[in-house]
Amino acid sequence: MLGNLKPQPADKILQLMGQFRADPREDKIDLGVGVYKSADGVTPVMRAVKAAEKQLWETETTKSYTGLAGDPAFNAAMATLVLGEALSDRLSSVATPGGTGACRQAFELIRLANPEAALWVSDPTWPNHLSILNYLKIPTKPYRYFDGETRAVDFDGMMADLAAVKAGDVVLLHGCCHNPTGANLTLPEWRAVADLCEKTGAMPMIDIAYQGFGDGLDDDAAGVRLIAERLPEVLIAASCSKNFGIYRERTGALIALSEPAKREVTQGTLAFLNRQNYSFPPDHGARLVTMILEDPALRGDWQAELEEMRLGMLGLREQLAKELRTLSGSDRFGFIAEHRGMFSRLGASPEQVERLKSEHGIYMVGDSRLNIAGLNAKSVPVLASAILDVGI
Ligand code: PLP
Ligand code: TYF
Repeated sequence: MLGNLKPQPADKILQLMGQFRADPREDKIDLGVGVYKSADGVTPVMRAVKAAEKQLWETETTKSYTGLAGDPAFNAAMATLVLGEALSDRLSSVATPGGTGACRQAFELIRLANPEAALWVSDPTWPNHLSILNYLKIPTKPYRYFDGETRAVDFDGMMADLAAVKAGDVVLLHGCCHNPTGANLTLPEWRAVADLCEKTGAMPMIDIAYQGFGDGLDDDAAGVRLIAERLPEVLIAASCSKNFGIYRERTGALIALSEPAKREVTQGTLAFLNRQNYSFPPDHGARLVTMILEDPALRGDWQAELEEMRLGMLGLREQLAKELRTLSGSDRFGFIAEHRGMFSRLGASPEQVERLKSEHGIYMVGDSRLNIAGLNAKSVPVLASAILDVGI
C-alpha cells in the first residue's frame, strides 16, 4: 500500500527555513518564512499571552471537550474583533486549527454548497491557497493583482479579469497585508469589489491573517467590514497566529455571514465539517485569545505590544526605502514604504534572489518576497547595498 506513494512537492517557504538553518555563515539574514521577529531576531511570546497562560493555569478546572464549534465565547470575541460588531442574525462561526484550518474548512463548505463554483485567486496569492484548492479539486481562476512595474495593485487588470466571474463563484481576497506582495486595496477599491460581487452574484471570501500588522486593528479590517455590510453572503477566515504570536497553538476562526433564515443550517454545516475533519478544534490558543480580548487590562497590553510590532515594521520599511533612495539616487524603491504588513515583493528575478542568497547570505522567497520583520536597524543597510549589488 504505502509503496504506491509518490513524493509530494515541498513547500518552498518551509524548505527555505531548512536551507537557512544549514547555512554556517554568521552574518546570514533570514527574510523568508512569515514569522514576526523583534530586532534581536526573536519571535517573542507576547506579554498578554504569558499573563493569560498564567491565569489559565491557576483557574482552569477541566480540559474536557468543548463543542464542535469550539468555545462560543471565542467565536463571539473573534467576530467582534474582525467585524467590529456582532451581526448576530447573520453570523455563524467555528474555531479552527489556525487560519489555514479556516481556509480549508471554508473551501470544503464552498464545495459542499456549490460543486460548480470556481475560486478566483489573486495572482500571486499565498501558495497554500492554491495547494489546498488543487488538493480538494476545486477549480481556480487567477485574477491580475500585482503590477510588476509599479509594485502596486493592478486594480484595472483585477477588475477586468473579475468581470468574468459567474454567479455562484467565489472571489478570494486578502483582508489586509497581502501575502506575498504587500500591496493592498484602498477603501474605494474594496467598494468597487463589493459592487462587482453584488452585480455578478459572486460570493467574497476574505482571508485575514495579519490584522493589526498594517495600519492598525480597525483600519486593517475596514475592507472586511465594508464587504460584510454590503453582501448577503461572505466567508471570513481569520488567523490568530501572527497578531497574538501563537503560531504553534493553531488558533483561527471561520466566520460565515448568510441570510438570517439560513443561519442555523450554515452554523450546523460548519460544526459538521469540523466533525468530519478533526471533531473538536484546538482550544488552548482560542482560550488565551478570548481571555485577552475580554479583559480590559490584558487587551490593553496586547494592543500596545501589537502596535509596537506594527510601528517597528513600518519604521524598517521607511529606513529601507530611504537607504535605497540614497544609494540608488532614485525613487524606484519607494513602494517598500507604501506596502503594508510583513511582506514586500521586490520584483527581482529568481537569479537575483539566488545571488542574494549565495553571495550575501540573504534569504528571501524565490518570488522575491521579503519578510520585513526579519530586518533590524543594522541589517537594513546591508540588505540595501546587496539589492543594488545584484542589480535589482
Ligand atoms: N492566510 C495567509 C495569507 C497567510 O499568510 C497565513 C500564514 O500565516 C495563513 C492564512 C494562516 O496561518 P496559520 O494557519 O498559521 O494561522
Ligand atoms: O507565508 C508565510 O510565510 C506564512 C507562514 O505552509 C507559512 O504564512 C508558510 C508556509 C506554510 C504555512 C505557513
